[in-house]
This record gives sequence, structure tokens and C-alpha cells, in this order.
Amino acid sequence: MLDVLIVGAGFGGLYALHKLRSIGLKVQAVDAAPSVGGTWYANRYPGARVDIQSLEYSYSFDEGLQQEWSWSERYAAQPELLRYANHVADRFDLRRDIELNTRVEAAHFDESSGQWLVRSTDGRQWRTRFVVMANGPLSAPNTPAFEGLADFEGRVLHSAAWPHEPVDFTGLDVAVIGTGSSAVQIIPIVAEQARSLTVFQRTPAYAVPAHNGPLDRDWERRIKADYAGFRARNRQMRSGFGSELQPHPLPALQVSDAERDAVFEQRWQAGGFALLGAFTDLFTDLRANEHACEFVRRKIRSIVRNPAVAARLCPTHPIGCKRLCVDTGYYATYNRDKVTLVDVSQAPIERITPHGLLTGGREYKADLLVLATGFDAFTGPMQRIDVRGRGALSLRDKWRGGPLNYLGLTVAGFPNLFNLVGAGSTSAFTSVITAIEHHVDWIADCLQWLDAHGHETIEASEPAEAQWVSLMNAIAQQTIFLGCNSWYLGANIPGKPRMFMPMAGGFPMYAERCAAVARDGYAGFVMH
Ligand code: NA7
Repeated sequence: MLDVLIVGAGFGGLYALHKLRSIGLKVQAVDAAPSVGGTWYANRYPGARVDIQSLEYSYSFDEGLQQEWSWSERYAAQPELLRYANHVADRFDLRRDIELNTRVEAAHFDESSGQWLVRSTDGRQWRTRFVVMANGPLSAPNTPAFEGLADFEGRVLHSAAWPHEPVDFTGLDVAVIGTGSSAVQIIPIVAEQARSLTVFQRTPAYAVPAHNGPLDRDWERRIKADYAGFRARNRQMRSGFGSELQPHPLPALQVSDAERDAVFEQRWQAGGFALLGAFTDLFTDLRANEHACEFVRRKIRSIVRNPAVAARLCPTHPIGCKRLCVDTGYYATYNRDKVTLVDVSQAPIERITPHGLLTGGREYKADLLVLATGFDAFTGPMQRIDVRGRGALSLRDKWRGGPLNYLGLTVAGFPNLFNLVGAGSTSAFTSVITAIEHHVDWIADCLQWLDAHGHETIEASEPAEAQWVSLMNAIAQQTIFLGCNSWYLGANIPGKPRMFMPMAGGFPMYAERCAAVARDGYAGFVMH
């Protein structure tokens, strides 16, 4: 019998295993993949790279680890992130408690024993007191049900299920569907190699330059001289990162056009998410947000030489409403003669033919099709497992109208089950590793508190859950996030209920709420 079974051995599962083992619990982690690393094992497409600077997208829980690890680039590429996950697994001797190639298909709460029974697809079973779902909010790839896909005679590759051997695009006519973060990274690289590249765009993306390059060693030394202070300052930021570039003291609407543009330009030069941190009202005031939108549109028009193509690339939704893309040469790629941009916003992809794609009554030939079509975010990974709580309540049923949750960590009716960085948490808006560490530390404190107080189980109450969801909705209403069809809203998956799934209140507010609940003896939870 286990104390804790952890589903997933990505960055969340690895830290959960380390932390929960360190407080004396018997812990087992399982992962469907043949490797640790989670997202950074699965997303191995060319150009896959983190969109938050590596000095911030890394674990803070161990001073030795953060001092000894040295990133080669400002934004690490997928192979380096995977090496880091493996290094962490070895350094903290985690592998002895990880079963790889193990896909969990069911987790059922047994009310008579107060234990969970977890089953894998190969028939193995575990009995455990607690379950930590560390299967990642973006781990269920979305393959749209395009008619004719099975009849395509070339190769079809999904960005999140990329083959292990290198893919050579040389001499091929390649089609990419999607223009989200994954596509924005893939497109410039495919364009280098392919004979031709046709990009099928449903919604244009805002992309800002990463200005990636070798990590500045002086900056690294300065951060490492006080890494703990740097992390603490980051945790005071709404996003949990980016403390070195504080927002302008005035809102965007209270400065002159010239000053606003100078700030945006400075942020554009800094690269990455800095642009969205320029002013405090960009996420709460559509008029302020529009200034940032127009700034990026002007950049697009200045980079892309063909005005018609530039116009097609200019988004109209609020910037940041969909996750901002951090790019290397994305817009400039459209200046290549061999790259064609096809707008499928009005005339959707009708079908995949044996030799290409049909849209707007025209067939576009392709030898290789890349689906950079994203994920069934937050709920997909959870609902692909048959999770049943009290009274055999199925999570699939409970979440039919959207992912009800309390604190983004728990679901009423599912005792002793914790969901890492899922719906209701700030994960999508922070450096996810900061969010992971916060969740795991909260769970570890909670489990120790339960034992100290002689409780066997903890579960969210329905009123607390309802209040949390209405708080999440109320906060989202005050932002620009409801102004587009994003994966935050479930709008990218046909038929998925629309509910704004992340908590948009910012990391400090969220962390304080979670801390207050714990301080109040786990207010909103029922213990037995
Ligand atoms: P995203 O950001 O969800 O992007 C998926 C893209 O695929 C996006 O442009 C979609 O258009 C497009 N898409 C999805 N379905 C279709 C159909 N049926 N037809 C045409 N186009 C379609 O996923 P990513 O993998 O790029 O990034 C996910 C996150 O990973 C990212 O936000 C970072 O956090 C890291 P749409 O915009 O929905 O119109």
C-alpha cells in the first residue's frame, strides 16, 4: 500500500516525488512515456523551446541544483530541458520510485477502505491513500477530425507526438496546420529545409522575438549570487516571473503615445513576455490592450514585405488573450517565396485529400502534413483517465459542464486526490515550474497536517468549490481573456464546454488564497 501515487513524471511528478518522499511518505510515480520529462519528452518537434527564460523556468527548491546547473541558452531548447529532467531524476535518486511505460487508465476511490485503486493499461494495480495527478495541463494532443485524414498518402506528424528520429524536410512540400506557439517555432525551421511550405492559419498569432542566444554569463553570475532573492522577487509578480523588468509606474492609458510606444519598443527589444508586462492595465482594459496590439501589428507590417500577407498575419483579438508566442524569425519567414499563408478562418479546411488539403475550393499539394493543432487543455488529460470518486461519481460526468474545482487543486467528491497545475490554478499564466513547486509544497504541508490531526481523508466541500469557481469567473470577467477563442476557454475543441479554466488573479493573490485556506485549518475542505 502506497501513501501517494503520482501520475506523471514530468517536472510536476519529479518534484512531487522528491518532496513527498522527503517528508517520509511511501511514494510511487508512473508515466506513460518511456522517459521522464513529460512535456519536454513529448514535444520534440524541430525548434521546440521554452518560452520563459531558463533562469526562471527551472526548479528553485534546491540551492545546490540551481547553482550547479548551467543553461547554455537564454531559452533552452527541448533536448536541454529533457537533459535537465533526467539530471534531476538522477541527482535526487528518483528513478527507483518511477515506473515508466505505464499508462494509468483508471483511478477509483474505494469508500470502504478510504483508499484509491489505480490501474494501468497493462493490468497492474496500486492501492494508495493519496493520488497526485501530475499529468500536465497540455498533455492530451488535439487532432481535429479532418475528413480524409486517414487517406493522406504522405506522412502526418503532430507537434506533440513527434518521432524520435530526425525528420528531413528536404525536397518536400510541407503543409502546417495551426499558428500557435508550436507552429510558430516549427515554421521557420521547416521553411529552411522544405521545397515549399504552406501554412494554414485559422487565427493569426501575436509573436514577439525571443532574442535567444547563448546565456549571458554575467547575468547568470548575478542571478546565482542571490538566486533565492531573485526567485522571491519573481513570486511577487503576477506572472511569477519577470521581476527584473517591472511594469511602468503609470497605466498605458495615462502616458503619451510617444512614451507608450517607447516603452513597448524597449520591451520588444528585451524580448519574450516582457511586452505584456509593460503596463499594468494591458490585461484589464481593452483600450490599453489595443495599443499593444497595434504596436505588434506595426511590427508585422514592417517585417513582412507583401502587404496582403502582412494584413493576413495581423491578429484582431486582444493581445495576451491567447498565449503570446515567443519566436525566432516567424514573421520574416513569410518573406520567402516558397512560403504560402492560407487563411482558413472563413473557408475552413474542407478535407484532407490523398495528396494535400482542400479549402476554399482549391487543393494545396503536400507530401508531409504537420498538425500543430494544440491540446485538449486542462480537462483532456484528466478525462482520458476513468477517475471515480465517492459513490462512483465519474470525473467525466462531474466535468461535463466544465472543470469544477477548489483552489485549482481538488474536486469535491474526490477525496485525497490532488491535481497539479490544472484547471483553477494560475499555471497557464506563470512559469509552470513556479506553479508546480507552489502546489507540491502546499500538498506536502496538507498531508503532514492531516496526519498531525489524525485525519484520514480531505475533500473539497461543494459550497467552497462553487465559490471558487464563481471567484474565478468574476476575475476573468474583469480581464481581456474572454475576448477570443483560446484553449484557456476550451474554445479550440469542438463541443467542449466554454469555461475560463485558469485562475487569472495572478500568482501572489492565488498563493495567498491557498496559504489562507491552510492557515484556517483547511477552510472549505471536509476532513474525516
Ligand atoms: P495552440 O496554441 O492551441 O495552437 C493550435 C493552433 O492550431 C491554433 O492556431 C489553432 O487555431 C489551430 N487549429 C486547431 N484546430 C484547427 C482546425 N480544425 N483547423 C485549423 N486550425 C486549427 O497549441 P500549441 O501547441 O501551438 O501551443 C499550446 C501551448 O503550448 C502554448 O500556448 C504554450 O503554452 C505552449 P485557433 O487559434 O484555435 O483558431
